[in-house]
Amino acid sequence: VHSPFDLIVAPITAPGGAVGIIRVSGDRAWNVASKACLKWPKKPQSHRAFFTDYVNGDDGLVTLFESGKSYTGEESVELSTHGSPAAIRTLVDEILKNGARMARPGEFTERAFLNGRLDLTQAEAVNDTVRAATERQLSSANSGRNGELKESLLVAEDKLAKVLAAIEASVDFSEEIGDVDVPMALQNLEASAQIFRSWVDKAERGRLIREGIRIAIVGPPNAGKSSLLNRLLGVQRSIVTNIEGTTRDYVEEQIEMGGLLCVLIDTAGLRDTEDEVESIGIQRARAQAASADLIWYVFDATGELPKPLPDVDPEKVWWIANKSDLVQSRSYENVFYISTYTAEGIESLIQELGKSTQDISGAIPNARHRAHLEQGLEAIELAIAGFRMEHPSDLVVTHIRAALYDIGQITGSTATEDLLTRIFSDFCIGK
Ligand SMILES: Nc1nc2c(ncn2[C@@H]2O[C@H](COP(=O)(O)OP(=O)(O)OP(=O)(O)O)[C@@H](O)[C@H]2O)c(=O)[nH]1
Ligand SMILES: [Mg+2]
Repeated sequence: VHSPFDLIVAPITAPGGAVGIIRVSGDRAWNVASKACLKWPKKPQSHRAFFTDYVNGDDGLVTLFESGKSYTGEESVELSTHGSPAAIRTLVDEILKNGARMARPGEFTERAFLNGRLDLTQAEAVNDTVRAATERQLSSANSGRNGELKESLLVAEDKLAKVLAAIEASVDFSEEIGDVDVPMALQNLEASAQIFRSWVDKAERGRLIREGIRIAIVGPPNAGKSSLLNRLLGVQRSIVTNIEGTTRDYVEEQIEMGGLLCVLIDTAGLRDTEDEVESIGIQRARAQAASADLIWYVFDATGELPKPLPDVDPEKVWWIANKSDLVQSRSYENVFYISTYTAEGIESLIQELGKSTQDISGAIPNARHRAHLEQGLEAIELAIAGFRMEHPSDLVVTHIRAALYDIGQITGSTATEDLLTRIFSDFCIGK
């Protein structure tokens, strides 16, 4: 078993770039790194970079970090080199030879957590930041890294702890909960429940930003569904013809629209058909519509407004009249008029998509947080009910402790080694 503080090394940049950076972290990091360098300052200083020649013949900038003031919280060094696999490998080998071991995926961030540089929500947000594919994902990851979720849960924790302390002080004298300052306790419990509630709500509504949004493009044949997909992608991905029933199997592509990660699914036109292949395609189209977050129901603007889809939440459906270039009037209400030929209305469609999540900003809890937030909220609500119904104090205490445990699971203060392994092994090497 390695002590959490032995010396570790790993490249922290993705392979294939012009420059690569190697991080060394742990006891004696400066000393070990210096052995890979032909030039080393007489008086090395933290947060200063200097240029050196490495023993592998390459050269680059070295940056030093003293313990307590580095990413991991430990003494560490970042060595930059050319980005070739050979340059990086020979430099890493040199460090390994001098007593370091290879870092596991996520181990730098795990150490930052173990050394108290960040809590678990911030550590997870580091991974979110590295993987962010859209502006909105990046901005919510940044808020998470800045401790928005953590700070807020610490406030709830404080309120719960206050109530717990008051109850524990009172049971010494009596079994009755009535001894406690009940209005104070209820106020604190309600306030922490409110904090939990708002994060559960944020997790729910922020899911589209965090995980992306699945949009099924459905509608009658020849409406221009495939043309819309192609227009949005900017490439001729789906086959377009004036023959009804061109698209059979669905076509799925990922793009960023309105700051959101979107999965667009072009599907077979809905109609009654004898054709076996086409009817399988239509079944698939319906299944895609059922599981999508949003349905774009495309129809021909020169024709009638189609009937709503059965078994589909109408809230999820946006009606889109395509081929607006062929009609003069815009007579249907609550319908987007677009033309894949002239691009009319395409921009406002995308803008509308951004608007649907516009009011959501800041950190967004992930699925793991959400499970504990829901569980914790339930516990607090039971504690409140217990107070109101004058349940025995030890029962109320159990509920409050349960909520505190959930906070600890989210922030990591009660995290087991198992949980940490699970979380950090999902990180990339070097993070
Ligand atoms: N005038 C006009 N024609 C369009 C427009 N968009 C698509 N079309 C034409 O409409 C026909 C059908 O387009 P598709 O994109 O294949 O329609 P679809 O909805 O995917 O059809 P299926 O795959 O058969 O369900 C083609 O001839 C397109 O060129 C538009 O904005 N204006
Ligand atoms: Mg099609």
